[in-house]
Order: sequence, then C-alpha cells, then structure tokens
Amino acid sequence: MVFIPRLLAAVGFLFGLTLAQQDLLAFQDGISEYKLADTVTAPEIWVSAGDFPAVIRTARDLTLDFGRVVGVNGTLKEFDQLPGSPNGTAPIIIAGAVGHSTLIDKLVDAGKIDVSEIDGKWESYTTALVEHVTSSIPWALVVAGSDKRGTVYGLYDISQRIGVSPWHWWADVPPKTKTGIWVRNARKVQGPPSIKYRGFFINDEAPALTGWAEKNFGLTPSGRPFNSEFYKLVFELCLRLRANYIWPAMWGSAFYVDDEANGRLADEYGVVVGTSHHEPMARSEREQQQEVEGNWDWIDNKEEITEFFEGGVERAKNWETMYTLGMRGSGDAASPTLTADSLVEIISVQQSLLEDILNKNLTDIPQTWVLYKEVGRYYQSGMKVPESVTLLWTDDNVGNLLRTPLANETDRQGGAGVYYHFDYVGSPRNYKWINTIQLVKTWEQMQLAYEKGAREIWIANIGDIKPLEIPTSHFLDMAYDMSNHADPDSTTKWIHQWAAAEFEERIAERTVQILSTYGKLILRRKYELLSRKPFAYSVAYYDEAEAVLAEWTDLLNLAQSTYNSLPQSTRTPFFEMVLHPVLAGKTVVELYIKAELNLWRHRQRRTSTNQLATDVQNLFLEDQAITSRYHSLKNGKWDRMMTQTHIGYDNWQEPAENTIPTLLYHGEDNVPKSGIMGVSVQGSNFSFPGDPVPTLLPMDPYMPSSEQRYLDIFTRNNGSFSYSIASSEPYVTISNSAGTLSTTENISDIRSIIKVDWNAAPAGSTEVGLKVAPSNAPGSWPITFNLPVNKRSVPSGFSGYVESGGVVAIEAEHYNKHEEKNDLYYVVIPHYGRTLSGVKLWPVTADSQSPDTAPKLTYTFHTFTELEKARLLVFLGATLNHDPSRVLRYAFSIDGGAPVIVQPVPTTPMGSEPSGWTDAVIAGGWTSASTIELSNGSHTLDLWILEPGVVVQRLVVDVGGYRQTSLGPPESTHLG
Ligand code: REL
Repeated sequence: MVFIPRLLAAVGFLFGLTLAQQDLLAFQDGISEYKLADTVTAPEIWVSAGDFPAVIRTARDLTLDFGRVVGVNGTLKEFDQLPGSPNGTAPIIIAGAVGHSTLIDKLVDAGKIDVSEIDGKWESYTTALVEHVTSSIPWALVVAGSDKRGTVYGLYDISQRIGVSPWHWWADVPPKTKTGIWVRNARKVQGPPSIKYRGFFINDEAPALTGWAEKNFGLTPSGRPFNSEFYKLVFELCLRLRANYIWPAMWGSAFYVDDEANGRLADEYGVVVGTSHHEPMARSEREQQQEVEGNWDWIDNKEEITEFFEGGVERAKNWETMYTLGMRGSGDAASPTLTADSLVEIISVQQSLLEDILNKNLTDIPQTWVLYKEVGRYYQSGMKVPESVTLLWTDDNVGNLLRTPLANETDRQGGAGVYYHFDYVGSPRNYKWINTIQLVKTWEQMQLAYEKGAREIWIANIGDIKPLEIPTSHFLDMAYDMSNHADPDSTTKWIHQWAAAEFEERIAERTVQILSTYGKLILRRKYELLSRKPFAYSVAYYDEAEAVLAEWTDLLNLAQSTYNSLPQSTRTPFFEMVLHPVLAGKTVVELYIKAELNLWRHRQRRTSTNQLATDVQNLFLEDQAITSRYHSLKNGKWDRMMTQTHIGYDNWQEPAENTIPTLLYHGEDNVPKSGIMGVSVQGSNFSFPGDPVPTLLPMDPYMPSSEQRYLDIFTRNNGSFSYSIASSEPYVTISNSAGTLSTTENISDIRSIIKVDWNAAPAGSTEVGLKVAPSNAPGSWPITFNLPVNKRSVPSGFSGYVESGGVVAIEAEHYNKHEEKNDLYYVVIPHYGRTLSGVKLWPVTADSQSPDTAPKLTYTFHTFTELEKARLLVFLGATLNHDPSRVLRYAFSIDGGAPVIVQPVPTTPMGSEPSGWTDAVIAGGWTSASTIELSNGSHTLDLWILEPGVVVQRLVVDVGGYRQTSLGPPESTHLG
C-alpha cells in the first residue's frame, strides 16, 4: 500500500518534465497523495521575512483565498531561514523570489528545485512539488519567482486555480468551493510574459466611478475620491489579472497628492505607476495647472517646467515608475508652440533629470513617449527619439491601430507598445457607459501589434473599470501570454475558458455565443451613436431595423435563460458582466428603433404611432429600472456605478441627462386625410392612399430566405374596418388575405406576406396585381399593387451565389475556392465584424503582396441583370493604414480579367484621420466600392488580400438593386 504512492511519486518525478505545464492542482481524492487543504486544514505559507513586501502581501492574500475556497484560512509564516522542521502538521507552501528569499535560495542550493528556466528572467516563476524538503518536511509546494512579480503571479496562479477569480471583489465572482485540494507531483514553468509592461488607465471616470468611490471611500483632504483604500483594490485587481502597470485616474485627481500613501502602496504591492500621455514625468494634469507658475508652455516657461519635472522624479524615485516623457499642450490638447526640435530638447532635459536623480543608466529606466493624436506627427516628420524610450503607439481612440512598429524599428532598445481604448471621450461620440467592445476585433489588432513587435507596453483605457471587466481580462490575458492567442479562433476559446472559470463549464459554450453575438451587434453601432441622423438601421430596406431588433431579442433571451439556469451565487456576477450589458443594451437599441418606427408610422398616419410612443416611454423607464437594479446589487455595493448618461446624445459630448428621443403622436391634426384604411409595402417609405402607388419590389425564386415581401394594412383613424386582398394570379397568394382591424380591440396593423408558387408561376417576368379592398370603411377605396414576378433560372450545374433583387451578397468566408501560395493563406476570424466573420491574410508577418504573389479566394455568382455601371462593394473591418509605407490594399478580378488594386483607406499624415474615418468608425468598418463591368450570366470573382491589416467581411455585387443601409442586403442564395 505504501509502495504504490511512492512508485507514483517516482513516475511523477520522471514525468515531471513532460508534465511541465500541466495543472499542478487536483480537486479529487485518489489522484495524488499530497493533500494541500481540506475543510479542516489549510496550508501554512512560508515566506522569507526579507523577501519583497509584495510577495509577503500576496502570500497573505493566498491564505485568505484558501479560506474562501475550503472554509479555513491558510497561515502566513515569515522566517529568516528555512526551518528544519515544521511546527505543526499543516501542509506547506514555500514561496519567494530567487535571490531575495533565504528559503528559496536554500532549496535551490540544496538542489531541491530547478530554477534554471526562470532565473534572471522577467516576471517568471516555477511551481513544483518538492519532496524531502528536509528530513522532517516530507514535501512542500514551492513557488519560486524570478523576481517579485514573478513570485506574486505564481501565488495568484494558485489562487485562481483553486477557484478564486481575479474579479472576486470587483465583480462578485464567488469562490469555487472545494472539500479537498491535492498537489500532483509535477512542475510548472511560466513566463516571462509576452508584454513586459501590461496594464490599464482609469479614465473618463466621472460621474460613475467618481460617484461610486466618493460614496464608498469618502474624500481625501484634497477633496478627491480616490484614496489608498480605493487603490489597494485596484492594485490587487491589477496583479490578480497578471498586469503590472497603471495610469491612475486623472480627471481632477492627482494620484501622488490626493493620498500620499498611494505611491508607496503601489510600490509595496508591486504595481508600476505611470501617467497618461499628456502628464509627463510622474506628475498629474492637475499639478500642471496648480503647481506650474506661468504657462504650461515649454518655449515660454522652460525653467519652471523643468523644476516641475524634477519634482515628479524626486517624488517617485524610490518607487517603480514608468516615466511618461515628452509634452503636449494644456489639457489633453495639441500645443500651439511645440515643434519637433523643442520636443527633442524636452526629452533630453527629461532624460538628464532621470539619469541624475535616479542615478541609473537610461537603459535601466522605464520611459515611454506616447504618440497620441498630433504627437505622432513629430515622430513621423523624422524626429529622433532616444533608443531607451519606448514608443507607445496608439489606436484612433476606437480600437483601430494608427501605427505598428516598422521593420527598422523593431530592434530599438526601448521597443514599442500600444495604448488602446475600451472607453473614450471625444469625437465622433464618447463611449463610456457600458461595454461596447468586440473582443475579436481587439484580438485582431493586438495580435498584429504583437507580431509587428509592439511588446514592451500594452495599456488599455478602461474608463470606470467596472463595466469593462471582460475586455480588460481579455486584453491582459493576451498581454500576459500571447501563445494562448495565436490563432484566429483563440478569442472564441478564450471566452469559453473565461466563462468556465468565472461561472461553470456547463454555460461556457452559451457564453461564447452570447459574447460573440453581443460583440457583433455592438460593433454595428455604439449606443451613444443611435441618436444620430440618419438613423443607424433602415426601417424600409431589407427590414433592417426589425431584423436587428430581433437579433437583440434572441440574444437577450439566450442571456436571460442562461442567467436563470445559474445558481443564485453566480447570478450576480453573470448579471454584472454578461446579462446587464445585453439587457441594458437591448433596451436602448429597442428604444431607438421604436422611436424611429414612431416617426415613420407617423408619416404613414398610422394610429399605432401612439403605441410606439408609449413603448419608447416605457423603455426609457425600463432603462432607469435596469440602472436601479444594478445599483441595488449586493446591498448597494455598486450604487452610482451606472450613473453615466447614455440616451440623447446630440454631439460628441455626453448629454447632461438622459433624454427621450423626439416622439410624435397620431392626433386630430393628422387624421384622416383619407379613410380609415392605410397600406404600406415592404421596401418603401411610402404609404397609401396618399403617396404615388409604387410597383412592389420584385420576387424571384432566389430571394434569400430571410427576405420577404409584404403589405401592411393599418388603421389611420380610430374605429374598425375589414379588408380583403385578391391576387390576379393563382400562383401568388398572400397570408391574412382578409381581416378586420379595430382600434378598440387593439388590432391596428396586420401584415400580409406574399408567397409565390414557383412551380406554377410562368417562366420569365410577369406582373401580378394585388388588390386590397376595404369594406365598412367610409372614405377608403381599393388599391392595387403590382408585383413583378421574375421566374428565372440559372444554368444547370451552376454552383455559387445567385442575384436577387439586383444584388448578390456573399459573406467573405463563403468562398468557392482558396488557393494558398508561397506559404501564405487566408484565415477566417469567427465572429469578427458586423455580420458573420472576417477573412485575413495569414500569417500577419507576410510582406506586402501583389496578385501574383498572394493567395487567392474565388467566389462564383450568377446575375440576371445587365448594368453598365455595376459595382463591387467590399465590406471591411475598420482597420487603418498602420504602416505608412504599406497602405492597406486588396485586389479583385472579374471573370479572369486584369486584377484591379484597391486602397480602401485614404492615405493621411500621422495624427490626422483619413477622410471617411468618421463614417467608418460609426459604421464599425469601411465599405469600399469599385465600378465593374458585368454582363448577365455566371461569373467568377477573384480576391487577393495584399496586406495583412485588411479584414474582409462581405462582398456585394450591385447590379442596380442595392439600397443604402448599415449592413447591406442579406446574404444571397447559394446553389450547388
Ligand atoms: O482617451 C484619451 O486618451 C484621452 O482622452 C484622455 O487621456 C484625456 O487625457 C482625458 O481623460 C482628459 O484629460
């Protein structure tokens, strides 16, 4: 009996290396003989008294995490030397940083642990089961870190694996309780992280985070809400997310001044503190305003500003700090006086101060220059930046990278990084209410940045922290270990793992569906932009508005039923992170769609206009109720966190209060200009009687299954009437072909859907009359609508997409043929973009291509209409020309003709937006159109993506039927 575990241990030792990265911990009896904890015993955690305070503090957190999971806290023990024998019988964890922990160093010297793979590396650790620690310590779980944060991450890795979420406090994720925890005889090696400095910027923090913090932590002597009690929670979150870097809140706040403990505590926790792009030298914007005598203008006020810089370094010199260098104008604006030469001077003064005060080589001092907005222009114009400074490239504030390191910039000593936004205040509209991030879009851009060598710093603007839990986790997980995010489907996998860890495996796949759909729906239009005219979604064409609302409704049903299936304990975090954005988001989208329908129906003089107005008012109240529900969670723990206004934007800046959109009422002044009966038809803004009666949109056998033709019969006045609809041909039928509408019975609108029996319909084009005849409707008269019925057929054996209604729409991933070339090929990024997915050239390190060198995608389609100026529309991601020498390009050819090369995003100087940018970011992507020559018949379309930054989502061939909408026509029917 004794022999077997020993044998297992020996086998484990042999397997130790091959099992290197496997999870060390097991939660079932019988897997290992090494029990670390159960409901009556939790481990002692031994640290060296001389180790970093960050290590000792995290070890204390881990003792509490055991309590959270098994009900008994662990015990922290600090020693000067490794004791020969334990005091009691509790299992032991020994943790420490190599070279800073006498305990770990002793084990290394004695050959008990192998630190060769982590020694000297940045933020790495090894965790291993060590047997025969001493003659009286039979075994211990040992965490050896290469440095302080390496050890911290090793300890928090145990926390996470036993069942404590990084979001246990910030999103109320309950611990996954256990009755026993065992250690396998294995070893894990982790690190260094993919990105050296990884973190977040708390920004745009009023009213939500500010109000919440003020309520919970009171005000500091300087009258600000963000004291060290608040920051302790932020630091812990940062480290549990395996990040190491923050830019503190700065709207009127001054991190180092508001609470003098802030800087010291950050260092004790092990968090590197920086400042935002316009706050150089570890000093806040508020200090710029309050401490600098004279102007914040280098040319005018050099001496005073130099002294101010000096003060920042003096104050932060004993703490781990990332110094933001350079300078901008006052208050996050371009300076009217700065030139590239003066910036060179500023950076040189800043570096001299750093060298002198810190007494270190510049290469050992973390420094960054953030190339935000206009700042990039100085660099682009040839400005020389010292090698030791990290160039921090940025996105366009809405997630599209402006620049990635060029080939000749990748070996700079200071390297490069990315400042990325999940929240923003500015044009075209702020977005700072709830999560509006498509995770896979973040992956696409950050994977590109990583492969292009931006690996020194990644920092994300995460607004109020709380509403952005998921994008933050995703971003920081990528930054920590990009090897888990190398493939196009890695975001889908990440969501699965994240959901299984935060909630449970059972709902992981559904959460993938929820978050992927949410990302797609929110990419189409951020909430803040829904008040913009023309309205985002067409109410007339392709039934777009109704279809979008139906997608939100399905999404909410899925999220709600998933929530309902959860035990009480995980409902709250699921609500906070998943259900709330879906529910609150759907409510706002529905409010705007119904407000638009209200205006539309008012034009048509429908009595149901008023019901829509009531619906909108109810949705407005519902939005308030959802906010209150959020605020009442956990007995008011998150009160004020959702106070951000979000309805009624009329410019880029947020409205002072949520304002209901304009609503119109069907009243005495607009009834009745005709009798009680009104009719409207699918695909038109018109209604009848009144407007000229149009021919209905044609029907053909290849209409996409989601497309319908219908008539809406409605009341234009209070009262009742009956109607009947007669078709002139038997092969055209209509649902609800007779009926009675009555406002007193609340039947104000009836939809009649047209059907064609294609077997019975004659070949070719015919016109069928649909006569709507009212009865008991004084003042109303019959109206006949003509329906073109086009019975067409494609040549037999044709395989591909077929025109209907003057368009052919194809999702890019639905190609007929994929020819790989020169080790390059195309990958599908699932759930990318606005409709289905994205297609991208792979690998992203590929050089610029031409149609001769690039792999090729071929699509086949058939058109019936001949149009002199047909068009090819390519729907793309919102990516930008991130390499000035390699603008985004794709090429296409029709029927084997000469390839046409297209540059979808205009060239622009660094720091200014390309023309069309506003429309592209509002719509969530670029649409580029080329005129093509196309006879009717069967065709091939070849597509080459010539730069890896291009992501193609859909292709639409317009032979005259295209209607301008957000998403374009539904995908065409595919034959064969
Ligand atoms: O999102 C950004 O990067 C900027 O808008 C902010 O950093 C900016 O500094 C703002 O909060 C105000 O000062």
